Amino acid sequence: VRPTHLSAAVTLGPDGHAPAYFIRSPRETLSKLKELGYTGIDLLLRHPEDAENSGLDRILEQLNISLVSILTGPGKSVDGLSLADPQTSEAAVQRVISHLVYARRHSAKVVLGWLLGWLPEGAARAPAAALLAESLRRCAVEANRLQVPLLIEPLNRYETNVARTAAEALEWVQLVGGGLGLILDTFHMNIEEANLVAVAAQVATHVEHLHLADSNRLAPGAGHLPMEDFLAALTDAGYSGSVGIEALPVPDSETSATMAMAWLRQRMAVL
Ligand SMILES: [Mn+2]
Repeated sequence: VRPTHLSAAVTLGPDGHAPAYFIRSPRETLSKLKELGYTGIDLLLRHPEDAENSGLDRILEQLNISLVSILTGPGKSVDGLSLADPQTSEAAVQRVISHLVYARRHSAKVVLGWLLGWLPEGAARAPAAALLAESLRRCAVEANRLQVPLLIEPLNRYETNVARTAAEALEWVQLVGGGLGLILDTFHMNIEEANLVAVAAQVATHVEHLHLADSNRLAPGAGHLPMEDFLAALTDAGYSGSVGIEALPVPDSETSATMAMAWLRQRMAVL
């Protein structure tokens, strides 16, 4: 098995809470990942201007590392944007479009998780859901025009009530009229899916990227999830896309990235 990329989630600056790596500077972070054998990064990004201001494009080019995907969550956690909120949905759509434009330059994908927002309960739910569907449709149309894969990430119940399972995410894709793919994250799946191996096989044809973390959100092998069976189910169902590590930098970024790569190398060889 040769996935198109082995990537790892990174931040542009120190963020001890994010499941992403950072080692002193973007250049040191990417140099270390390259040295370990990673060929790409998944970038937690508030706005493309942050990437441009950090000189990331030049570092990627010099190190021959690919930007595999943009993780758009900081648009919510930092700027409070939500595709489902009447107050911020327009800005959220524009933010997604700016990510799509930046992603196109790198042949990267764009991932929607936290930006999907949180739907209100009761009578307010239907109009918010309709707004979210319309926002997603606008994003999907632009993604299709720019030929940038736009992926929905099901998140666990503590982070969203929009799409917690792959099946719920696919309902949104259908409602929007297509044009969106899926990314599966084993940490979230462990909380929400009855059987993450069975789900992987069922939805593999919609999957365009992966976030691998073990049950405790540490590097694969550090917890109790059937990570090998999960990857084998996807591979058997024809998945040949990229494989991304999205683990907490515990005990530190370098140690976690090293452990994750050792695990990946061993499994890729036998799958
Ligand atoms: Mn994730």
